[in-house]
Amino acid sequence: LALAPVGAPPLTVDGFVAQFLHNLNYDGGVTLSASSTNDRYLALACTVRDYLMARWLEDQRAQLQHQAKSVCYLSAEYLLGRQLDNDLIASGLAEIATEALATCGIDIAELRGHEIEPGLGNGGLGRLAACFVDSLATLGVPSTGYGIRYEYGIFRQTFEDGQQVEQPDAWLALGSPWEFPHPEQAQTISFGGATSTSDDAGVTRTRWTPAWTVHAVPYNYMVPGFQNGRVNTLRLWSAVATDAFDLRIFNAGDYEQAVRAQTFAENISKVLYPEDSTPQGKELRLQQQYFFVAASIADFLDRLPADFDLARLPDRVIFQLNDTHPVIAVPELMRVLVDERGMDWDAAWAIAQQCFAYTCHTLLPEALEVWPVELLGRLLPRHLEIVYRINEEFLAAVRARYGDDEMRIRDMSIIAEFPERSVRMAYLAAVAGSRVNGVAELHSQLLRERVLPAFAEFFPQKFTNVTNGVTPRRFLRLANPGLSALLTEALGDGWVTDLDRLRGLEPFAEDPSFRAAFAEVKAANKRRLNDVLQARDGMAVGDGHLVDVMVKRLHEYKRQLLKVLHVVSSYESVVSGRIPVSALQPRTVLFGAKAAPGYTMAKRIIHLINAVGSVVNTDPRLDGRLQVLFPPNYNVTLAESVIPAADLSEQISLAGKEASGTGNMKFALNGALTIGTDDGANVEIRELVGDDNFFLFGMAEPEVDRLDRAGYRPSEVYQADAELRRAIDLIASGALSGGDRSVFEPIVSNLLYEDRFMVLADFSAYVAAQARVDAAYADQDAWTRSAILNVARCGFFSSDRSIRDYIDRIWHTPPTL
Ligand code: 26Q
Repeated sequence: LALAPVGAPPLTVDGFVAQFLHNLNYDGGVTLSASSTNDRYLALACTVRDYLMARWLEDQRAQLQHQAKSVCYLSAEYLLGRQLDNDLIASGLAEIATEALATCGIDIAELRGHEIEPGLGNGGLGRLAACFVDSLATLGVPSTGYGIRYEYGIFRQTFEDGQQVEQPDAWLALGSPWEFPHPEQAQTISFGGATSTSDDAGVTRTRWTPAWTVHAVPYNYMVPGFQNGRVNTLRLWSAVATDAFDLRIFNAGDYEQAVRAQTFAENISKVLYPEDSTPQGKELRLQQQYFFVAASIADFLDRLPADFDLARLPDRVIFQLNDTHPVIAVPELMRVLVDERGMDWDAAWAIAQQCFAYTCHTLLPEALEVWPVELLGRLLPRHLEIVYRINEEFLAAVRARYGDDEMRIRDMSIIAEFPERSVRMAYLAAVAGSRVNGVAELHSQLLRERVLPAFAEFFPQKFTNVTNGVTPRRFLRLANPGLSALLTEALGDGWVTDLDRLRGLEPFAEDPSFRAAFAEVKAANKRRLNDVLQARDGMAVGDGHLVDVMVKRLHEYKRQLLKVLHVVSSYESVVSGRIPVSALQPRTVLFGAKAAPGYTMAKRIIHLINAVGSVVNTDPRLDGRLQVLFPPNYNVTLAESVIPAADLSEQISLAGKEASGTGNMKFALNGALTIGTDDGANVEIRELVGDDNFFLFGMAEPEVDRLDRAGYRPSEVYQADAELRRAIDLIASGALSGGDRSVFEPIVSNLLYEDRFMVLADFSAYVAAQARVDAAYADQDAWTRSAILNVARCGFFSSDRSIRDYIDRIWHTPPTL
């Protein structure tokens, strides 16, 4: 912080020490000598907070006073990662704090490692939301992130006999110094019951009489911008039983039942659903969605002046819908405007249409959310009526344009009739939103052509692209201090908030001494990764190994199996004597992946990766030249150690299936080269870094489409490719499963007879590309040059640029820094 604001502790080592000891003694209730690591961690966190507090209070006051148009980012997930490191860097306190704690005889690194990260998200979508709130604060955009304070975030993954076992993520167990509950600002959220109508001077009014309510208690989290004196707010809702709820039952005299009812209400924010595709239509999930969205809209409206004219709402707010999860916000806003504020339907609809915008994050049809009408009508009867009316009027407009084309009407209806009558949330979002965006150029194109073609034709002006980005604060400055120092030495420190400046690095790629320094940073990052892996899992990447990394959720479309087949094939070709072990480029293949607990095939693939690892890692014939590491519980914290150490980034989804990817950007920015398909944001990465600095392989989307239409028969590919046959046969033989052929049989038969994501079709191209990788890696200096050019040319992938694109194309909310 450039200036210590009024009320903040003095910006000196002594000032920091005094505040730290004060917090330890007066909040923690312990002396320094008696304090535990947890006590010290909490006191340190509170001290950092104290420095940010005056700014935060000031920004909250200013946002209320100025009433500028602001962004309400509605997301069911925020995969935040550790807060302490981030806030130390954002506040500019890292050095003072380190020195201050040393004065107290404390190693700050131990305290930084003590934090349990808030894992309130599944993967890419949740992490994107976390990057976006960071960029919104750094750019000074008036905004609030709204979401759910899950008591349990994404499960902690362990392996037993190579198979995934899920443990609850008790992230709040040791106390959470970063949150500020405001029970006095709780909202009451209603569910169930029935609607009735009455006549109000010739106007029909609808009344919803709900059956039960819960309280939504907001918890505020600081979101500091990077050293700009700006602190925004993330507001997460927690469910608490209402008195009214218990009282009815208390009065009936059933104490036990009343306490159970309380538990029922509080279940709403209990746990994050660990599925990140193929939604299951679970009632509790819909309760979560409505719970946080209704609370957020009410909260926003409460902050408007009492005399505010709601006709001007679009001048004040844009609700950005992070996928379909918050789309129930559309009928909720209509309900508030029409039923509660007495607005007429048409006026309300005109307003609502300007207040929402929708981001789609998928291409898989089975990932598009639908809610059975039966369920929606039972839980939110008024909202179902509103959805029906929106649909009726929309279909009338479709008819007006195209006539009674019943095929088209069925295609475009927000209500699907088969296999059961249900509400298509993506369609509702496309009809209601002022904009619909995909998350990479290719994705936005496929969204228009394949996912929502009828809507793109009907509303061509709505469709746009905003390519994803990642925050350079966490994923470069914090995760890669070595590279950061090198960049700052070469370019000055402006790159942290202006990532396009990385372009200035291009000439340094030709400087041998810079290349040497860059290579040394990579080597140091591998040593640092080894310290982390050694301490957490007793693992290490091999000395002098190419570090080949595939970290992401486990999904068939992402094709972890393709990577496994490559490993098995390399292994097989050595042990069968077809190639000498000395011909192998030494490699460590590092996987990180969680599978949704109910996704059987994904869990089997995890089992297979671990089985391949146990065989490959212990076979003396490999001479330690091929290793497979699969540290359990990949999360943001581990990512921060893994990504800076990587040489090779695996982005090998079937073309046309990965909406964008964001890990791909993090790796490229940290100087890994990508082996990847023409998919998602890989396309844009390759365009920027150039073909010479990217290992492209496999079918492009139009070829995938053609093969699909022509009829894909994986067993024919298997028959025609000897190398592929040997790899699959080895898995099928039971050699990786102690002779038991049944363990991986479902994987083998799926590959041979179904292979929905065309692993076999791309296998030979993948192996050939990996041979190019080996050849390139043999020339270390040329590799380093390519790595530097990847860093220099990927400034585009800053989430600051994404946010600027959202402002220009969708939000129209100028920064108020
Ligand atoms: C929905 C309903 C019920 C239960 C769960 C869900 C659910 C939860 C999470 C559905 C999807 C998700 C997450 C999706 C996701 O992470 N998508 C990824 O988003 C990234 C950011 O845009 C992209 O980079 C990735 O390509 C995309 O897969």
